[in-house]
Amino acid sequence: MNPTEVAVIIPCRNEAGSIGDVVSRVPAGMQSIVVDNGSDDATADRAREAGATVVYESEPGYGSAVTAGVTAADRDVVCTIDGDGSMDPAELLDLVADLDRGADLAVGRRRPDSPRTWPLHARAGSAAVAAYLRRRYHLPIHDIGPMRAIRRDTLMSLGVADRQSGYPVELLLRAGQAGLRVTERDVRYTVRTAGQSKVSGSIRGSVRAARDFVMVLR
Ligand SMILES: Nc1nc2c(ncn2[C@@H]2O[C@H](COP(=O)(O)OP(=O)(O)OP(=O)(O)O)[C@@H](O)[C@H]2O)c(=O)[nH]1
Ligand SMILES: [Mg+2]
Repeated sequence: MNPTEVAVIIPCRNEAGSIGDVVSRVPAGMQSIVVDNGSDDATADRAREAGATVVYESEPGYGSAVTAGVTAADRDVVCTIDGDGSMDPAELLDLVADLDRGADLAVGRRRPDSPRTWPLHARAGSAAVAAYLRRRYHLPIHDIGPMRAIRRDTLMSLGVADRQSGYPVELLLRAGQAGLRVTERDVRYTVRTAGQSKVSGSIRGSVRAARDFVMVLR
C-alpha cells in the first residue's frame, strides 16, 4: 500500500511538548490529523508547524477525538497513535503492511523498554481484557493498545459508539463479533517524551479507563 493512502489520527490533549516530534516522524506521504480536544496549551500550533491538519473536537474523550479524526480523514486507510511520543510513528508502516498481507485490523502490542514505562495496573488491566477477548472471540491479542491500522470503510461499518476510553476495547470487540481478521505485532513503548499523563499515570484517569473498559464488556 502506498503511504499516500493512509491518514494518521493523533488524539491529543495538552501535548504541546511532544506533538511536533510525533508529527515529524509520521512516515512521508501519510496525512497527519491531530485532534485537539480542549487543550489549553500550544498543541494545535505545534502540530500545524510540523505539518499536521488540526481538527478540534469539543466533546471530551479519546473515542470522540478518534471519531472526529476518522470523519476528517480522506484516505482509504486510517491509523491511530498517541501524541505523547511514547510510540514511534515509523512502526505504522509495519501495521499498514499487515493490511496488505490480509489483515482487516492490525494492532500494536506495546513492548515497554523499561519497567517504569508502563504502570503495573494499566498493564495488567489491558492484559486481562485482551485475554477475555482472546478466549471469547479467538482474537490473537495480548494488549489493548493505541496503535492500529484499518481501512476507513471497515472502521465505519463497525459503528464503534464509545466516545471515552472504552473505544479501543469496543473496536476489538466489534471486530471479533464481525469475524474480522485481526493481527497483532510488537511495537516499542517508552515513557512519554513530555507533558503529563491523563490516563494510566493518575488514579482518576486509571479508574475512568477501567470503568470505560468494563462498560463496553457488559
Ligand atoms: N483528544 C483527546 N485525547 C486524549 C484525551 N485524553 C488523553 N488523550 C490523548 O490520548 C493519548 C493517551 O493519553 P496519555 O495521557 O498518554 O495516557 P497514558 O498513555 O495512559 O499515560 P502515559 O503513561 O503518561 O503515557 C495521548 O495522546 C493524549 O493526549 C482526551 O480526552 N481527548
Ligand atoms: Mg501515553
